[in-house]
Amino acid sequence: MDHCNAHGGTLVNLYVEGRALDNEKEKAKSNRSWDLSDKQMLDIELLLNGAYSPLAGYLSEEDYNAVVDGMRLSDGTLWPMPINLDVTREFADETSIGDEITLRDPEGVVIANLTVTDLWTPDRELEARQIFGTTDDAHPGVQYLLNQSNPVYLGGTLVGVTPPLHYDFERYRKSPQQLRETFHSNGWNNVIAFQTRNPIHKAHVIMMKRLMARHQANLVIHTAVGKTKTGDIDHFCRVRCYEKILPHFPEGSIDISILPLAMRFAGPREALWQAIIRQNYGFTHFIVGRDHAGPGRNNRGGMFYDALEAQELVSSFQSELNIQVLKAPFLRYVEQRSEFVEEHELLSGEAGLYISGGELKQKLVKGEEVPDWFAFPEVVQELNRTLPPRAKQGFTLFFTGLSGSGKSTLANGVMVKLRELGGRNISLLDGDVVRKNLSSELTFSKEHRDLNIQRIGYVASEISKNGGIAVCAPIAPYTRTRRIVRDMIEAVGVFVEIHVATPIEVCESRDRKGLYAMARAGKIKGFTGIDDPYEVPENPEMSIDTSQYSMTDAVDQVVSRLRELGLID
Ligand code: PPS
Repeated sequence: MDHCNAHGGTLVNLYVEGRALDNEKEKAKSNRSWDLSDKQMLDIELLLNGAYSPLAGYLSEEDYNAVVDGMRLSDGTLWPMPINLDVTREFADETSIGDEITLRDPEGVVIANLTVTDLWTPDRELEARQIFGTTDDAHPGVQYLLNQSNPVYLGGTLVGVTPPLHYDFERYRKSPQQLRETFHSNGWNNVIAFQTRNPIHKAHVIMMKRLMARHQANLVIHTAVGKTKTGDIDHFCRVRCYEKILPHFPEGSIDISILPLAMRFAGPREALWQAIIRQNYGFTHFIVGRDHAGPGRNNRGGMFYDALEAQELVSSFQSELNIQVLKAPFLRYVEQRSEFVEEHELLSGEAGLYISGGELKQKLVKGEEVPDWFAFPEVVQELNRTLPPRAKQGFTLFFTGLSGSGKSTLANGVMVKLRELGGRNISLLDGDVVRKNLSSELTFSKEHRDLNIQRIGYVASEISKNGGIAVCAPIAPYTRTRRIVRDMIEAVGVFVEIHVATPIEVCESRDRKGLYAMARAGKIKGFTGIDDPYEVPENPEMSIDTSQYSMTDAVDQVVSRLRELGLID
């Protein structure tokens, strides 16, 4: 299907202009509003600009079920990913079919008006099994779906009012219509989309050049810059890296474009979805890589998807697609020949070299040299600017445990030791201190404890993001909330969870504040460990029972663990 230079197909555009636009703005003044989350902002941008054509809004319940079950809308159109507006139960309780709701960005700008056609509570576990093939929440898509998305889905038609605003890399942000027009004005008949959420190295460049030559095509690095995976290199750095590789291609043969996509990491299904999106942008060819859109390894060290599963699934739908699927060859470097070869071209006895994204990151954070055969020095230089060695990165030290377990003493001791070592900015967010300064109006109800911990997580993430060390010492009794905080921190730095596992009997016998006695006497209700649960962390970076060691030893153990993790020199 090398002739497939049709540049897309019918494109949906949900924005209105002139009188119709004034009308929608007027309606927004009296409609109820929903504030879109970061992920919802990404989805709505692609719904409104036609990247999700043929969708003209959020899926109806019937379409959602058909998509989840069989990767098709109820009319049979190929569409493998559910796209719905997830809302809280409280919001849903006040919403009825036929209502108009105004969708706003986090600053309150009107993005679109939604007319609700469907409202239901989906079976999100079933959705996880169908879309991701697992309910293991080590999978980032599953984790988001089961722990962070809202429980009620809305379906309905959308009218676009204001395109989401972006201030970064405007020169690379093109809607499907604009990108189609660019291809047309450039006279690019065959255009390959290269999807990536990682930096590009020499093997990628060789692979792209080979495919460009084979298909007489131009190429666009069409990079996903929305919600990617925890630990991914941020898009600011990546785009600067892509700019560095352009001179390695013939002038005018290649371009960069940004796709504000909330990746789900659904592997094969996602690859098919991404192919349809690229078709909408007017691409004629789409490269599907090994383990395309896969999230890496599960908790047992295995892969979530087989390496070739995505290529096979997307290829099996080739006859229904108006974009040609190109399977990315897996290139390895042969030192003796000083060249990259495909796996099947390796001669017997030849070892092909390869460095995975994870290994590269390790090298960068350990300050090790990246070999010349693998990466362009100018790209490595750019990566080093963003990814300093681990011992210079920000991190959060999160002590969790019962009242009286020794969290605060330990946290203070560790903080003082780190100060003694010097060279770092450290902030202490102790439970009591936070309660006084940041959360003075909060009680100890589940809802308020969650809010308290999320506030701590937010402040700690800001500190870590800017290269500092945040030492936190709240009780933080609930697993789910600790997980949310971990995700917030890991998006910007390193999270070290330390369970201060002092047994409750010891904590109670210490009873420094007399709170256990009051809780036993029923004078305090909902006291952690007495009549409110403490959910023990399952996989903390460290666990320590302060009744077994002197405080000096306990502090030394934590400091050693930080050294072991490479966080301090
Ligand atoms: S939480 O659950 O993480 O929000 O709790 P946190 O903010 O860390 O608690 C700070 C201190 O509040 C005292 N306190 C209670 N703890 C548990 N349950 C109840 N109901 C309660 N009421 C007051 C307690 O002394 C906590 O301090 P630490 O340093 O842990 O002893």
